Amino acid sequence: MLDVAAIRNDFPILSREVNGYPLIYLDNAATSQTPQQVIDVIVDYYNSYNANIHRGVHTLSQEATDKYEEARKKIQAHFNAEKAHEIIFTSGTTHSINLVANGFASLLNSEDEVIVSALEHHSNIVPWQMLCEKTGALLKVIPMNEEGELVMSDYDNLLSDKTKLVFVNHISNALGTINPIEEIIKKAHHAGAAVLVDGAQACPHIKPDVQKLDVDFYVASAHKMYGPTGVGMLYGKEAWLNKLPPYQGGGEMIAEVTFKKTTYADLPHKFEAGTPNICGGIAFGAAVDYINNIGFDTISSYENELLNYATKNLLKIKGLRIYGNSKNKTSVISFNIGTLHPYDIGTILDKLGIAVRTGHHCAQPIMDFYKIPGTVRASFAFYNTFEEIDTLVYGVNKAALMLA
Ligand code: 7TS
Repeated sequence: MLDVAAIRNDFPILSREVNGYPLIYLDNAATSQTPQQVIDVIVDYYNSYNANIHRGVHTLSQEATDKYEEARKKIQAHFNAEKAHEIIFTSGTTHSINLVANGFASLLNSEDEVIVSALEHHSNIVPWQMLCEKTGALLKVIPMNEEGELVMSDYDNLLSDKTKLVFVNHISNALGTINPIEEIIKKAHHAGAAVLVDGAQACPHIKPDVQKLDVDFYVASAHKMYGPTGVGMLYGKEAWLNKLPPYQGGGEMIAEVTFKKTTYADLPHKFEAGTPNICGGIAFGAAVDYINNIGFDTISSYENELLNYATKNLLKIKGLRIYGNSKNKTSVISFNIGTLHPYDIGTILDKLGIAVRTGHHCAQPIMDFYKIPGTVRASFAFYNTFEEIDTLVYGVNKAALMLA
């Protein structure tokens, strides 16, 4: 059982007011809030051992280096990567995907094909389109159905010995659908293709085991996992990371530099040019500790209850339609009411202190599929309560009446 009252005390921001009402934060899929335990780690870093890493003999630099590498090991353990150097710190999911897409530019040609899904965030579409423009490779799309699920029989037909890479999200940010990534990975490997899974939305809800999944690349952002912004991770199988060229050149990523020739550092440093987000990496480790202390079974069963309760009660509102009705979904509800504009509903909710996201959620192909400009999206975290959902339902009802 989750002690939600105690958990809420860990998040100072949850006790603030917005527009004279207690904040009800339901935009967790955009970014999650940060517990005091993680904020304390950030403050302690700047108060006690702020220094550049991997280069100083002095005590502060060594302390910072040790904590940063300790955080890498925590993240390795969390994702069950075989080796710590298979975890690359990045600025977030977008950076991680661009790093891999850039690397594949030297491995693909115009005979090759790559496969994306219809359910992706733009950051798992655009870098690959740029890759295809550079290499001439062909981009194919696994279609979706009305429920917001991937049409897996079409996936079978898209795969061939020309397929070099498949990139899909673990969970859709716009609809909450949990994609069958085990099956996607197995089939891709059978065809000889590598797979990148965008775990940005999955990692707050699920603990992925990269070895069990046998995934080639897995990417995530700390700020959706109760950590800070500006830091994230790329897991890559060692053999793949050795095969890909560096993404950025600079300090820290070299073995030796002369004007004739530069050789690159070993993993993970080859992909970590320049001074990284040191404090962010350490705080990411603390966020991983925080969510593991609660436990993913506890998190997912509570969030599922919130999802079911909110779905049932929102659907009582006349004209309200939920987009994304897969049986396998996480605590994200995307909805519209008739032809009311999502932005107007979101603005009225904000006046009541309720934070939701409105718009296309950086997933325009999904909106095009449903022929809508966007949705209102409420996304729940383990610190949300049933009472907050009652207030959301009250607010949405009120907005519908005001805008009718
Ligand atoms: N992939 C998915 C599935 C996402 O949901 C997001 C961000 C990203 C990639 C990009 O992550 P970033 O940390 O690099 O920005 N999704 C959202 C969202 O749904 N609302 O705001 C950001």
